Amino acid sequence: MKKIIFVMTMLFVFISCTGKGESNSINPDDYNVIGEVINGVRVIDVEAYRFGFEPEYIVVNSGETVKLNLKTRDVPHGFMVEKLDINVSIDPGEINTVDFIAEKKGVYQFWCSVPCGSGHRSMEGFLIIK
Ligand SMILES: [Cu+2]
Repeated sequence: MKKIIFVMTMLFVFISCTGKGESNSINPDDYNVIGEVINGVRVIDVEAYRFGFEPEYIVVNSGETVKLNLKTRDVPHGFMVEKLDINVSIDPGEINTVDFIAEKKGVYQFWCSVPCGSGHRSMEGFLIIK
């Protein structure tokens, strides 16, 4: 019995510690797909700034090929979707692109991977694959 309680407690601690943000409370049905489809590729412009991303919710359909055009409004930032193995830098004066296939439905948190100041840790958003 003690063992079960221990396991349950550890499970609870583990669940409450995994991930930051509120991805569990996001219902993909509440969001519309954004960007435009050009030659079969969904193209979405994303702008990073101190301290956030515009748009904060990147919404695509599952099965689509997606291209993100990443820009920064100010200092160098990064764009990281850990669960999809995406991590690119966003450099001033450049457009850095990310290409991927939105394979699995879900809500994937992304965040800035380049320390950029006091609000860096709150620089996040969600990639929603419907
Ligand atoms: Cu940043």
